[in-house]
Amino acid sequence: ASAAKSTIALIGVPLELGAGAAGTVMGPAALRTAGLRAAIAGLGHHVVDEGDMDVPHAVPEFAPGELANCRNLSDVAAWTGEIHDRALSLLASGALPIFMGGDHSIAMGTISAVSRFCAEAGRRLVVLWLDAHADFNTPATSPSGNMHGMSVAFLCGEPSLTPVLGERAFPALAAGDIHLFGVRSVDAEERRTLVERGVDCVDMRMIDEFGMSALLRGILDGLDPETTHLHVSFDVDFLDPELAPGTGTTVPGGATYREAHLVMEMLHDSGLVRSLDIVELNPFLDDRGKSARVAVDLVGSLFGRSIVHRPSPRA
Ligand code: EXY
Ligand code: MN
Ligand code: MN
Ligand code: MN
Repeated sequence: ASAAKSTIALIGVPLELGAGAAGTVMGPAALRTAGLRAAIAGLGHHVVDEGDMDVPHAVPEFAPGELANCRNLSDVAAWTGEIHDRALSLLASGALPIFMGGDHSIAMGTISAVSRFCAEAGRRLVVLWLDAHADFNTPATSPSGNMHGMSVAFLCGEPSLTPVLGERAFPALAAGDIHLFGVRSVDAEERRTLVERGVDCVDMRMIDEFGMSALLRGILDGLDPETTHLHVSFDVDFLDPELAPGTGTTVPGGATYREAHLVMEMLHDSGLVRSLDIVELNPFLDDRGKSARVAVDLVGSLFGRSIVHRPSPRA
């Protein structure tokens, strides 16, 4: 089914153990309170809310020294496995899943599942990672040990992070299939690894110099909705902290309200989006639900609420 016709399945992933600041455990509830379901259903989509995932029972064991310097490793690994399994079954049902985080470590589970699903379905996976950060640290390079800062490295097959998902194998992302977008805070070691691996990284300097639409167009052009599955991993800290203060790792100079809506409007017009993470919303740090409301607003633009502009169907 084309993305426009799929049932949209909301699922809460109340995880905060991959982050430094506590509070993203309340992210799913805040998105519901801000009216996420009604915002999407109001655009004519069929939306089901699958509720929140339960805290995993399994506690995976790791060899001493394996994945050293990863905070809350067993918990995050247990969550990653269960998220992976749940995401696979949602995708297999034909739904367009929206994973409501929770910190960005949930993407290790969601996108590893999307990667496996796409390989089995013979579709090409492309990931758009909207984030102030590269999330490309490894246990050896991370300054914090917080696993939400390692998700992209894991998804790109970083050997030292492979044990996180245990025996659930998935096709690692090729450097050209993931596009970091909105980056403005990268650690020294992380930058070296990022450049070495050749991961596409559109930072805020490029966005300010060349403009959001030209750079996004450069990523989307040539992708065929019939054979491509675009997964959007939307970290709330992509946005300027003035707009979205309710997140644990704010960095000044983020996307403006209109830049963010333009991204979502162009994504809608592309017809390419088949799964979405909304992560790092921290209601404990928010200002009266302001960031939750902006996030829901943006998802509305992603699912078709436009101002007047009606693009001509893609030629
Ligand atoms: N680069 C820093 C670290 O690895 O600890 C900060 C990472 C923040 C990650 C947030 C989810 O985007
Ligand atoms: Mn992130
Ligand atoms: Mn971030
Ligand atoms: Mn700007």
